[in-house]
Amino acid sequence: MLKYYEALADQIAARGIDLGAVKQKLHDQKIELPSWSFGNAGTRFQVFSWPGAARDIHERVADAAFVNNLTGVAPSIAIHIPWDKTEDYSALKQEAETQGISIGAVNPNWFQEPQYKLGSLCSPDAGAREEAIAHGVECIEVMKAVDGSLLSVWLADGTNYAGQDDMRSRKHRLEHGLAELYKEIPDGKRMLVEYKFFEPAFYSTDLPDWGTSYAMCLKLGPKAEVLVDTGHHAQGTNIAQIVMFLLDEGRLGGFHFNSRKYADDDLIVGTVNPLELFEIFYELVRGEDKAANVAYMLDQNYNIEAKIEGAIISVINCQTAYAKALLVNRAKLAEAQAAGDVLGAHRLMMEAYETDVRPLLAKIREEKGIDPDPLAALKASGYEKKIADARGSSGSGWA
Ligand code: LRH
Ligand code: MN
Repeated sequence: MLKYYEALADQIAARGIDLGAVKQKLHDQKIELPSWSFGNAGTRFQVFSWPGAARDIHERVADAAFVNNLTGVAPSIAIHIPWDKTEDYSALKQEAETQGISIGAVNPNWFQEPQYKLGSLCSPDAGAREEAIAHGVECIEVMKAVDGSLLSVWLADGTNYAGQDDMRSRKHRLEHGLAELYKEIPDGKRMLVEYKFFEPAFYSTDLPDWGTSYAMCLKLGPKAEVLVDTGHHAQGTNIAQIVMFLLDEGRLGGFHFNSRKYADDDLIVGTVNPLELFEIFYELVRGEDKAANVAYMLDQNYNIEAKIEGAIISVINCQTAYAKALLVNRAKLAEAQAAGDVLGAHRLMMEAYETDVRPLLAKIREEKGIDPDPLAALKASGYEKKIADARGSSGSGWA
């Protein structure tokens, strides 16, 4: 791909795009990997074991560090508690840093304990609510110990039948529970509030959409921001518009990137609807004045496919969407938009989207001193066979 770089560079310059600025942004791109994507995963129907699947946080950190070595833009790993529980979190921080990555977002787990059957922070049972708050505070302590900056909150809370519980009371419990956690968030750190329109609850979900999450964040305070999981919207939702709104309001905290065709499918980002991912990244480019602290995280599972290769393809798909978004000639676009030139404006977006940016990304990797083709580097590394031989197929999964 590198041999096509010069031709692409000329094309980009001819469009009046500052290639140097584009390359700098691509050099600085960061995608955080979820620890839970390196273990065996599946659906409620089956969890398939994969040779070499990571069995504990140490192997998950090693896999994430390997993906960072081959991509150069994945310098941190998100952890999930208790899946990644360990005795010494500052030792875990060291262990990650010696491999060139850091521990990023800390995700509490309020959906796998029996006491959370009717909810956690929103449960009608006061004991369950207290335990949920205690678990949240425990995870804030983990965040401090790993010197992380984000507490990433997702609640499975909801109801399955009309009348099962009083939704207004659940809203009040949610506000109280989140406020109890918010006051424990140190200055300089943030609480991201993730929403999801259904599952595992199938009548009401207490944090169902961006508006509810945004309203909660406004009530909580400036350290609370909205987390957009790209798999958590009703069919037909314009996620790019939600991103625009939250960015403009200064309340877009971060993303859980993945793809979905039907529900929360957690497939590889950019595989089902690459245009949608481009549109989302374009709003981030358009709103870059407000995007400095946006956390770009993957939240996926590789149920039937290779996990390391899946992670590398995911990172490449995020680089690709960002590179294409950076190639929109925004000055010309603003002119066409102001002139009401509907198709002229649209064609300027599609011109960028239809650009083959692979030579540009290869160049970025060459400049980073890594193989311009990470997937070829993966095959040449023998890493997948090495971990398969060392770990076998019994890797623990989240399910
Ligand atoms: C819920 C979710 C949440 C995680 C979990 C692994 O669907 O997106 O972000 O805690 O997946
Ligand atoms: Mn998520």
